[in-house]
Amino acid sequence: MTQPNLLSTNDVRDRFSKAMSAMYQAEVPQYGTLLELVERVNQETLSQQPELHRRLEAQGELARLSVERHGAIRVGTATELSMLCRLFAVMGMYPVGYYDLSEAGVPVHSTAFRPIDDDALAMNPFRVFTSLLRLELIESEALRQRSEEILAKRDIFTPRARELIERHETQGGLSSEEADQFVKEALETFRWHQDATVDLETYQALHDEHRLIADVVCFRGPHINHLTPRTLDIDVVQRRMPEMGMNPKAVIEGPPRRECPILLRQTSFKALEESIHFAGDAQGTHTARFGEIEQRGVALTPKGRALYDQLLTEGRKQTAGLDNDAHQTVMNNVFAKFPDNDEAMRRESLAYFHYHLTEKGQAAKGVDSADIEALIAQGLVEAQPITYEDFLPVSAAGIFQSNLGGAESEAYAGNANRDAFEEALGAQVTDELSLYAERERMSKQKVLASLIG
Ligand code: OOG
Ligand code: NI
Repeated sequence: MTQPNLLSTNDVRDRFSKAMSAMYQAEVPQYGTLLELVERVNQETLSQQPELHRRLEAQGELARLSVERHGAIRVGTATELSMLCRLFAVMGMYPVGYYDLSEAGVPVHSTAFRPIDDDALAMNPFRVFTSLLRLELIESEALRQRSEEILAKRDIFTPRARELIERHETQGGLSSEEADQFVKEALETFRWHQDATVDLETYQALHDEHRLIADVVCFRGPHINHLTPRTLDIDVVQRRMPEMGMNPKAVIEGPPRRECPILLRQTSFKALEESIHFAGDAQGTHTARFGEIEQRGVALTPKGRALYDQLLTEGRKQTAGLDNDAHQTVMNNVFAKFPDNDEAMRRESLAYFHYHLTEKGQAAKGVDSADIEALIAQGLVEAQPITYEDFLPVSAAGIFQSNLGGAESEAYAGNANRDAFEEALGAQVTDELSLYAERERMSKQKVLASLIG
């Protein structure tokens, strides 16, 4: 139990995500413009769709809409990753899911640090997609060694951040004052650096192997490379981005537009070219930071996910080189096979739902049926879609690619290695699907206990 004078980890996360957003807006002014656009589109969508407004409010999602952000970083060593795991724990964020990006030609594997409990998610669902560079996949022995040497010399955490992480671990939390210090110190790890730690030639050599390697190895820290607000209408934001001076990536990743959104749709504005000062006094540029938006829908069961993956693969065979409109049309046709209403998705066990009592259900007692469908039909129970809180490897790869110059390489494929990732992390990653299944199961159990008892 936390002591009374200690802040909850939810509050620490909330303070941190706000400070991170302020820092990123100051660093990347276009991100501020993106936030404005998303806010405007969300307001328009809510006023045009009163039913959506009602549903989000009932699900407690309205309040968290404006705080909804995810970020992404990339680190170079196991030591860095395991310390990050401890840093995120201070904010109630734990590693969920294993993502193998080698399949898509990117030499990293990843997890998402995020809150897990319903209450924590409702208060602030901030998450950070965190990738570990896989030097073992680099062909050139010399470059691999050079990278290891460079990475071994840096410490991406401030001494005070380390102290506060230890304090959190020994006393079970941080006081409000310590939390403010922690936020300030932790933010240093995610800050942008205009100075590279290496000379231009080294940067170039690493960049020629893979742009991502240069991005991870040549700087003092794992700069946050994007932050992502949640939109209620991604198609409108994509269309309006150019009007506001942003250059969107070619297509929206993920499933097509639907009545009942599933999983996650994402798009981004392209990475900015930024000037860098290299060791030895050379000037050059580096592109790393971009802006992204996401629209979230219901979490899918393994059966639903298998259908999604199958349809996505089918769609991708027909969409190469298409513009967004044509791409979405193809996806729409292909996804016609995926039922587009909550009831069908529930009955066919394609998606996860949270069950709760209606007003009538709250008054009822001694009901003799444990059949949830029958209880719904009698108006005693209602089912709400559980929002997907995680990521999609194919979409993530699409986001990586559009910011890495679009070149897809097969060189690293077929190298999933969850054990190695967990060893580097110093912890196990939680299986994301088991979390949704558990939330569904608990809600069912609670409803039945109340109705039958
Ligand atoms: C991470 C890309 C993945 C997402 O939203 O899928 C990601 C990166 O570029 O480091 O953030
Ligand atoms: Ni992202």
